[in-house]
Amino acid sequence: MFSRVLVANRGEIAVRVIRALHELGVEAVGVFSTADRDALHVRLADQAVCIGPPSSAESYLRIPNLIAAAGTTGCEAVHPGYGFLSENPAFARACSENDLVFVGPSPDVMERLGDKASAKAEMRAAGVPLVPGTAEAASLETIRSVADEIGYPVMLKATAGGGGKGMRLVDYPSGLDDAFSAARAEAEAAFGDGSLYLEKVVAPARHVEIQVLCDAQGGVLTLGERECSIQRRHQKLVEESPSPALSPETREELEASVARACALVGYRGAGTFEFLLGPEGEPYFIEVNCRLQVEHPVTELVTGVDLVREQVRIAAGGPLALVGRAPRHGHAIEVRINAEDPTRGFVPAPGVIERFRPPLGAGVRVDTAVEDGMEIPPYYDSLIAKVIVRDDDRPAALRRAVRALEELVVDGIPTTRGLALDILRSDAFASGAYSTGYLDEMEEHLPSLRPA
Ligand code: MV4
Repeated sequence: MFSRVLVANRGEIAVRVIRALHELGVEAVGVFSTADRDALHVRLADQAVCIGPPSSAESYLRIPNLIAAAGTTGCEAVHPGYGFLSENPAFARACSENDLVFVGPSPDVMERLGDKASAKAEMRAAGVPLVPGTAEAASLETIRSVADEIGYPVMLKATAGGGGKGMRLVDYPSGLDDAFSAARAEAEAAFGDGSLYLEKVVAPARHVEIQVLCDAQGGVLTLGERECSIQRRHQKLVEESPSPALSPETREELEASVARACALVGYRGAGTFEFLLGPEGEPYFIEVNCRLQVEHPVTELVTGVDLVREQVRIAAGGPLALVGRAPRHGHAIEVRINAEDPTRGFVPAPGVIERFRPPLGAGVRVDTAVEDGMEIPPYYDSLIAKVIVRDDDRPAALRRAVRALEELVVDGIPTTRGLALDILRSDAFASGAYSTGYLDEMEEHLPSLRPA
């Protein structure tokens, strides 16, 4: 096991990783920008290094600064958390070149699966069900002929994209040329790679993702799914496990196909394989995330597996304690609390949190770095807390989630707490029969979205 690990992140996930390291008896080295000097993760770390000014580009995304911080403090490994450099092969490579273990898959696996088109090719080889479309990045002419073949509506996606960036929905043939130009320009600007691929639109769709852990000895543990259909502009708001839409047969089909894919590509560490469920519940693979995800606590609560602890153990060469299908019990729901104003189109609403009272009590977990009186800086993402609950079944978990959110107090800035309560209290969510279009369809039914 390592004796000292650099946590190359900030906010709630830095706190989460530091806690896991301390429970493993490992020292944690934090990093911070000048805007995060007084942040909780800096105080919880055994030591911390200032890596630059507030802007992410000059701090949390600056590879040389992170490598230097790890080197000067004698770290043996680097945990990237999520976001920032967590899926950046160049960072993973820089760690290896400086004798630092990167807690995650190898750079070449990250590259192969990070390219959405090549990820689909790997999945096809593993027998994973795919959305009809082009096999890889394609020209406008190829896309046009495949679109005519599979039928509209279709979706253009960036091979270097993910999480919905560089995506365009095309309803009719007449819209294809403009959509292609716009998507290519956006992908070029965002990722330096304008290549696009085509998929038939799956609608109405449910968005479920399978969690997996792979050790260096070929051990694979699949840990069930998380349903993430409640999203707004590809920002997830509510996640749950198990998914109300997944049959036991489809669940096993997906977990088995993910396990095959991991063995085929030589995956290592924690990974999440995203699928869509079509109107008949039929599954289609869409993308892989080669990192720990924001919503990982949902899986931790139903399986009892500490995913961050397992990530560190695997990176240190240890075997998984369990392989195959992780046992799971009960139902968990996560709600994200963002410093955004839902009545003003979810604009980020940084500022001073005058009072923060997290919910407590049986089956409630709050992952946050927020403290009374702290200022939420405008430089980073708007997530300020995750409220995660677990109970014996979905109705009980839903009641507990509403109770916990009613107890939560965040004074001083607008947040998505009210919207989350509206969603949890809605008939559509309570019935479990909702799709990725939920928020758009429900806009007029959710009081918290109406302008003040
Ligand atoms: C799709 C889709 C429907 N059909 N692909 C891709 C990125 C992921 N975060 C969401 N993605 C989707 N890909 C095909 N062929 C539906 C989604 C999707 C979604 C799309 C738009 C708005 C919200 C969404 C929420 C979940 C899934």
